[in-house]
Amino acid sequence: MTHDHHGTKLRRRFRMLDTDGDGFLMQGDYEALGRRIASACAADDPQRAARIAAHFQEVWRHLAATAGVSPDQRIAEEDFVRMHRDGHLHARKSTQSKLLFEMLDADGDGKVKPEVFRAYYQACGVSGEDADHAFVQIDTDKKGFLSPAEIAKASMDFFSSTEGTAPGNHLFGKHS
Ligand SMILES: [Ca+2]
Ligand SMILES: [Ca+2]
Repeated sequence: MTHDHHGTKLRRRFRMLDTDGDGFLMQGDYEALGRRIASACAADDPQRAARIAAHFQEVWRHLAATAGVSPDQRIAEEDFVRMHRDGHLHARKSTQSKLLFEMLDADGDGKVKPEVFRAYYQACGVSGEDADHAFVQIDTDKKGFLSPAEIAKASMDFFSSTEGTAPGNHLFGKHS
């Protein structure tokens, strides 16, 4: 039997999102993560910080709606993994990667720099070393910054690819 790369990735993503570590995703997990990321990436820009917080609330509402629960209920790990495997969240992926890019492109110049990428993922609980490793993998043209297309490709690979070697597998930390 081959290694279940897809399931491993999705479980790692789940644990990153489950900020209080109780084994369920709830609104509070997304609020806490949004606050943490806003203060890591937009501490000196209240408008951007507010957009990041709003983004996480929107992502949670969408996830809850897709799972068929109300936003004040919770989602278990197995349900999260199954929803992504079944492709239920597919329509949202391009929007998600655009929002991710906007969060990471701190100065709005159309490029994601390694420092901001590292700050973002450290706020998600990924080590600086793993974040740097991921950056190098995702920077496929090796120009030293990430373009919207590279982020979109990485995001798509992460959530959809069942291949162990896809660069996007590193999007949320080192994939082994
Ligand atoms: Ca939780
Ligand atoms: Ca690049």
